[in-house]
Amino acid sequence: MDLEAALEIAGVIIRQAGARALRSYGQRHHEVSKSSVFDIATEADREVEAYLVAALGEAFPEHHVVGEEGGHAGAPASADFHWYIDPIDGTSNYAASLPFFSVSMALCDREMRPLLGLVLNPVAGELFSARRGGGATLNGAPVQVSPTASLQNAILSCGYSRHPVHGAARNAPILRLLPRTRGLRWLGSSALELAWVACGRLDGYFEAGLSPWDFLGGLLLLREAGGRASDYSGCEEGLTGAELLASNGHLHQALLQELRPDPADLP
Ligand code: 2AM
Ligand code: CA
Repeated sequence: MDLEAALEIAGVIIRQAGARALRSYGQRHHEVSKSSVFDIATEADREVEAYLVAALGEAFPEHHVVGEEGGHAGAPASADFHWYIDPIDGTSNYAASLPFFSVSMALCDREMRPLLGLVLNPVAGELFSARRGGGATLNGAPVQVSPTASLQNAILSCGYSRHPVHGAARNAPILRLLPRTRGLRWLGSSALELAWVACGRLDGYFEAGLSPWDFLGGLLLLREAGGRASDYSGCEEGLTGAELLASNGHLHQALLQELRPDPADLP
């Protein structure tokens, strides 16, 4: 497959999706609860996903296309290539008119290894994209991770776990880490947070309990920009999103140390 040509087509499609998301951004949104009151979707999530699934299915009929909101198109799940799409990553922000959300797409092989990654911030007009082995770009210009090498100079972002059993142990490191960094943010769009580590605005990001469409596009961006990603025990292969630590590489060991569960925090 010509990955460069596919990236170009996907870039046009994601920009169209971003324009659709912006149409109803800033309005009051009718929210539909999914698994819990914290897991929501709006009409826009569904509309943008319907567009993306149809457009990718038409452009790449031999690929399997799957979206967060349940949409799918193209070839069956036994196909060699899979698109994982998130029409709006950061729906809570979107629904509250907070301008930190993204459209995220990843093309992966059968082993869920990303080959193409695209993350669009429609409000800022910023498209981050990467091709495996081809580097990462922001609106076409190469980007790379930050050189920050100490936690006290680092600005990080994280997610807060609501997991009923593991939440307390996963959240305990946040309070310990916070005063020892320049800043620790909870921004709310994992795809965009990964893109921001890739371009050096953030020095690291960690969150547990993510789904494939939340992080696969951003994961490739990060790695192609020179960053490092693993689970909380340092394993870099076969990431599922259950635990994700992304960093500029220089801070990775220090952050792994911080995220290692303290026996006192375990349930
Ligand atoms: P979403 O907005 O597409 O749901 C917020 O910290 C990050 O976690 C966002 O990327 C958000 O994606 C994701 N997220 C929120 N609820 C989730 C859930 N129930 N499962 C997996 N990811 C979730
Ligand atoms: Ca979403």
